[in-house]
Amino acid sequence: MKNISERGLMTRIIHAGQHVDPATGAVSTPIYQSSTFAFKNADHGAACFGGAPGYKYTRLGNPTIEALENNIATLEGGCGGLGAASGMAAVNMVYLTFLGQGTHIVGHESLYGPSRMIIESEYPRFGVEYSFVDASNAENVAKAMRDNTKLVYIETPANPTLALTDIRACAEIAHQGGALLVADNTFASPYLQNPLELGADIVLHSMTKFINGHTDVVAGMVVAKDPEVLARLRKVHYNMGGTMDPHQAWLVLRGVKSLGLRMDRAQENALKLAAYLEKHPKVSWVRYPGLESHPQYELGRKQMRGPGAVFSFGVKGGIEAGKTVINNVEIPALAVSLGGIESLIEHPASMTHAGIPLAERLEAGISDDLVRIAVGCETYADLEADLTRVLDMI
Ligand code: LCS
Repeated sequence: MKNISERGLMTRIIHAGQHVDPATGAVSTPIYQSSTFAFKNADHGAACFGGAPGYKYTRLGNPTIEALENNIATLEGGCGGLGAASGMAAVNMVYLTFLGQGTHIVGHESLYGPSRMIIESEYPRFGVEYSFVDASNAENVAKAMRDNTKLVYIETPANPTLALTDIRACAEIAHQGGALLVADNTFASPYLQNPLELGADIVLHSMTKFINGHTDVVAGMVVAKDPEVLARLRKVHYNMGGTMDPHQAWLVLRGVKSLGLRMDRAQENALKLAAYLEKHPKVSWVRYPGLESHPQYELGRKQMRGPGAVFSFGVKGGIEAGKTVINNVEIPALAVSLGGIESLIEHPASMTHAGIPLAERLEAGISDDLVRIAVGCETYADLEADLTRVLDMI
């Protein structure tokens, strides 16, 4: 489709990166399930390896994967994307490209557990220094910057505290210090937030979540604003090998088409459920960017097009009462992950964020009583009735 980047968001979601197959007329992007691609002759092969356009080997590029990369890059307003085997492969692609001996990263203290844990437990082996701070106050990021800081790494909204970070302010701080700003946009998805347009240099996704949306694929994506940054990432990614599979890419291409429809519905359910729980006598607190009680409600309205469909809450009676909730709900599955068409509920302190040392976890706001719910697209009345029933059991 011509002028795709000038079209409306829903049109871009459905069509970007995709075209009717010239060979067959197939409307759905074909799955090019081939590990390698034949060259016309020796000179053609040499030219492809020398940088001429053309496919060589699926780890180094594949038409189905490329369709998805172009789709997400268009949605995020980047110059290109790199599909990854998982969200963590995407995170590590960025770390491995820009961190090394004598470099420093400033990260938000509340991140998906492994995105923080791997910096603390593995990267010091390669001489990487780190500071994790409460980036929801950008001054903390400014204070943590060092001469050797190469990356400022944020997740907004953050998993699982739903803390927001001012992307524009952090971009300025990172750039003043000669560092790149990386934003994990998994919770918002490109439907609700575009960090590159707010000054970030790199945006990444666990596409396992809202982008795919059907709880049946693990996948990741990195999008860069600048071609030089993309080229550096590509070189590391292709040789480290955490690339996608064409079938995996095709499933995500199928999932992303309904991103806007799913997100609208899930968000509508989340808004109603969070407001209902906030007033419920058995609920002690609710943290959701869609509620005015969220400390950064105004920032959310400024930098997001909607608050998303994930929130966290605590029930009176702490973790024991929380367990009664998560053990007895019937609609949300008791499972980690989020962003699927079905609701999921989990306990971060003992599950997704269990690997973070206790003091650091508490400091980051991931309290023992925190229950995280990823609201799906079910009938709202059923969700409310389910939560009401289990809260009555406390
Ligand atoms: N970034 C964020 C914000 C995430 O929530 C996750 C996974 C990842 C990166 C890693 O992506 P993956 O490799 O799993 O595709 N978050 C999970 C969660 O909250 N529960 O289970 C996985």
